[in-house]
Amino acid sequence: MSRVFDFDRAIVRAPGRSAINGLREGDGDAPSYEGVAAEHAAYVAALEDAGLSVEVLPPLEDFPDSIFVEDPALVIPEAAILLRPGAPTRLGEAALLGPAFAGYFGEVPRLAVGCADGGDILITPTEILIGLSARTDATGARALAEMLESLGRVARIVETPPAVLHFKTACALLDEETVFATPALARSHVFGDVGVLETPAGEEAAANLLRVNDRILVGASYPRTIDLLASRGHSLVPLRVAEIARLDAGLSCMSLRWRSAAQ
Ligand code: CIR
Repeated sequence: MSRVFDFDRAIVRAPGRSAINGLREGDGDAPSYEGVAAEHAAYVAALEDAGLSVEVLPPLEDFPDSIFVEDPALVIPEAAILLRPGAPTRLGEAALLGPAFAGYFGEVPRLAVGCADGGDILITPTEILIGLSARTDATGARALAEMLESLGRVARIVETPPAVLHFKTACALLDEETVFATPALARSHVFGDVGVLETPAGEEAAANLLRVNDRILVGASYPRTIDLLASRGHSLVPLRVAEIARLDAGLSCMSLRWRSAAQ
């Protein structure tokens, strides 16, 4: 079986002008459209450079957060599942994403009850963790776990630390044995047998990095994280995330990734 971060395909959605109106906590400045578009373009280029064939879907002006395609669906090599995003303004994104999977997957099942965001789902080599959060409730998490179990996957429902948007806002898979996580999440001991490397102090937001094949896409504004991961021998691709961070987003959120069966 291939490693869970071996990918050859990705779907992203180009930002529309409305992207600057995406959901965000707090009262910081909104991002600029040009800034979001530039960060998104650099992200797509980084995925392509890592060897992925990237399909760029057209903007959806009626859905400002729709560039964060990770939330309305979950993709594993054997299936794409449409989820039910927990933010009311995002619920409609799932149906609009469905046609993008035609030609790649057969029937695309849909979560029928509750709510669950892909940002709350971490795939490790041994299991799929579903974090409860303001966007993923127990009903949705249980129904999704049952869907995954019917596909032969092991799913486990865990807690997201308080005041954290998504489970993966606070963690990411670094390699087959290690998760990178904020101290708050690391202390909650949800990762079982997987090792945990903590984010450096003051760089908790760096936790939402993205392992893709032989490299790690990481926020360029986290120098201590970059030093730490480089010292472990990781091949790093620093990317600017200042504008998408204004929308409470990071590097995993902007794509759905998988390895096609033909490989
Ligand atoms: C939202 O609040 O839904 C967006 N502004 C950010 C979504 C980030 N997605 C993710 O972490 N998976």
